[in-house]
Amino acid sequence: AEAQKHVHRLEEGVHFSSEGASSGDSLMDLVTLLSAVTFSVKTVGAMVRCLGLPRSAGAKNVREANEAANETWIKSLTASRACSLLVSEECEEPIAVSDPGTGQYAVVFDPLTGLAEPPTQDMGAIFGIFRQLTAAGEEPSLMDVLQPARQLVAAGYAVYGSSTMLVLTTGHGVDGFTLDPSLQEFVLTHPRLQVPFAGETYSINEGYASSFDERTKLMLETLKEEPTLDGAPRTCRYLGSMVPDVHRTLLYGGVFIYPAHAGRPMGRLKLLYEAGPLAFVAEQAGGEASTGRKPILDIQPESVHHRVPIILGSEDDVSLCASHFRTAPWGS
Ligand code: P6P
Repeated sequence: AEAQKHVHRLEEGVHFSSEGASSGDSLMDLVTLLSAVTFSVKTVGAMVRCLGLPRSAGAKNVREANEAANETWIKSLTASRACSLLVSEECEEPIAVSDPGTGQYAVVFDPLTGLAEPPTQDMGAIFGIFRQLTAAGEEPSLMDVLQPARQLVAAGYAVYGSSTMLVLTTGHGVDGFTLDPSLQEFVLTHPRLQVPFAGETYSINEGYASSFDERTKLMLETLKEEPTLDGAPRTCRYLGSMVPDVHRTLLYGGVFIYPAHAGRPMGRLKLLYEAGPLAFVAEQAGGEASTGRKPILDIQPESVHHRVPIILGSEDDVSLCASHFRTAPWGS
């Protein structure tokens, strides 16, 4: 009973709004979906914690771990009977849920991202929840997921690091929860998370610098030369795992950039289940996320695996970086 006092169950901690849900059913469906997400995060988190063990102890390799994580998310979201269409980073095509129950939602997700062999860095998961556009009872279609991220009803990410964190929003601010392993409950540890207006770190893979276009090179020089608002020099932090790189940026300020470059003319990161949901969280937390030309949230997805360049983080830092692209887009 004592331990339970400090536990804010996720549903109590998450701020819902009645206007977001058209009816009691769909609000309950949203709560049910978020419960399926927390179950998936706990389950995959337990698997991730064992990745470094020998195979004799049941450790999985990268392929097996990605498949197991994907299967966990698909099964728990399907079992919720609160959604009718799923898009996973691990699946080429969307998955229509055979018996969607009352579900009027479509869920996009990356079940496990940043996994390297051997597991040397923090990993994560990303999700976004759209309200279905097709009428109830009709077969779901691509239009239910090819929506700009500004239409998201909820979005968030899990970080598998020194602790397991779940950071999410339902469109009314951002809350961060930390898994208490003894209780296996998410505790509200970062209520109303706000991105600092400016920060000291920039996060970009400078290994590609020779293939950056002139504007990106100039942007990088500016980040290196221009001190922060309080006169401090900037420093580079890059894990090569988007979720912890973005998480650090949102908590402490700064900017995460995955630019377009000669090898990747549209960048590497996917709009639907990476850039979009994280941009939604960033804006809800008072930060910004841009392609350099326009907000990520306003990009119309052209396909399920549509890639976009991304500049995400503190308002002041994103604005400084995006200013280099206002006259012409990446790659010009
Ligand atoms: P690069 C991980 O594989 C990932 O998809 C993102 O999580 C990460 O930000 C990016 O790739 C790293 O890519 O080209 O810098 O190794």
